[in-house]
Amino acid sequence: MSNSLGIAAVIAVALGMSNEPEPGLSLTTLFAANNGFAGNTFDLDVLNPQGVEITGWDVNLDSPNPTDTIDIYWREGTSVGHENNPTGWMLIGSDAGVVAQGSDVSTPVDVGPLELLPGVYGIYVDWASYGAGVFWYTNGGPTVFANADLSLTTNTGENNGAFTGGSFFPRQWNGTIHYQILVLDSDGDGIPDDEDACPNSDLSPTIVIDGCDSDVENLLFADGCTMADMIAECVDGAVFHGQFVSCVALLAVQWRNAGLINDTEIGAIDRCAAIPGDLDGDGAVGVADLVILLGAWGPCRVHPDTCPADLDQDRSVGITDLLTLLVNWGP
Ligand SMILES: [Ca+2]
Ligand SMILES: [Ca+2]
Ligand SMILES: [Ca+2]
Ligand SMILES: [Ca+2]
Repeated sequence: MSNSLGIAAVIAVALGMSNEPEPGLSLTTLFAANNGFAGNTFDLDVLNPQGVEITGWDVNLDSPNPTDTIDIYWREGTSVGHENNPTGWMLIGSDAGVVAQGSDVSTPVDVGPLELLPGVYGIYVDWASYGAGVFWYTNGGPTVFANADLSLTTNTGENNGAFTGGSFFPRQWNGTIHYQILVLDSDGDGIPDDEDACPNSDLSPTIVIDGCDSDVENLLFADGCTMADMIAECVDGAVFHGQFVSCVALLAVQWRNAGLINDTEIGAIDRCAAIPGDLDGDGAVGVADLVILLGAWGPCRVHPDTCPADLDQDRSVGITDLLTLLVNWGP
């Protein structure tokens, strides 16, 4: 087995084919402080069915320090009742270079990214370098601040020392959440659906046609389609099996010409695509094929290359091979 699929996906990403950020979006609560201490908890309900990626935050911070440290935690489910218990909380990140902008002004905090699927999450914003100054918030609540993607419900103000100080309820976090909508990649090939010409790719490691494994690596192209996807399109476009065989043969030659496969691999793909019993390769099973099979009747001298009529590969051409040919009789 090889990792060609992965390599091809990486190439696609390197070519800029994947995951261009959506325009920046944000949700702001309020910047109208009348109280403060060292942090806040609140709940975030992700409404957008695709989920969101949080890319950054703003807080309301007054501090004489040249830089401050803000830690932000998240947990699955509500923050309510978990304000003073670290169990279940996970640190999203810590920004030790926060430059306080003063009261009722946005102070950027570089913590993220955090991908969140639809659901409710608890958030804890902690001014870890608590000291001189104030981490501002507003009395009252719980208050809901929402847009089409996110619904934020305020919860508590927090004393210093994450999960160890007192909680004050109700308090409204002052801040902004910067985010973008998560880009769906339904087939997981690294190319988002909106750029993926085959959003539900067959990502089998090798090209398998109707149960026949060619052992040829199933490469992923930059448009998001794999070799197996292109062969599947040949099925859709063919009325007779012969048309399918021709379509696959053409693809195989194109891939060979592009340096993706060699002549041996062309043969392996063509063999898998062929109708069992089409010994002359004209895309149908008929009298000419029957003549070839009867002419090869008996034990194979060298198996299997000189014995194409040995359809069940038991090293001889016999009744089972004849029956297979007859079952597939026709175009
Ligand atoms: Ca995809
Ligand atoms: Ca795809
Ligand atoms: Ca034939
Ligand atoms: Ca046989």
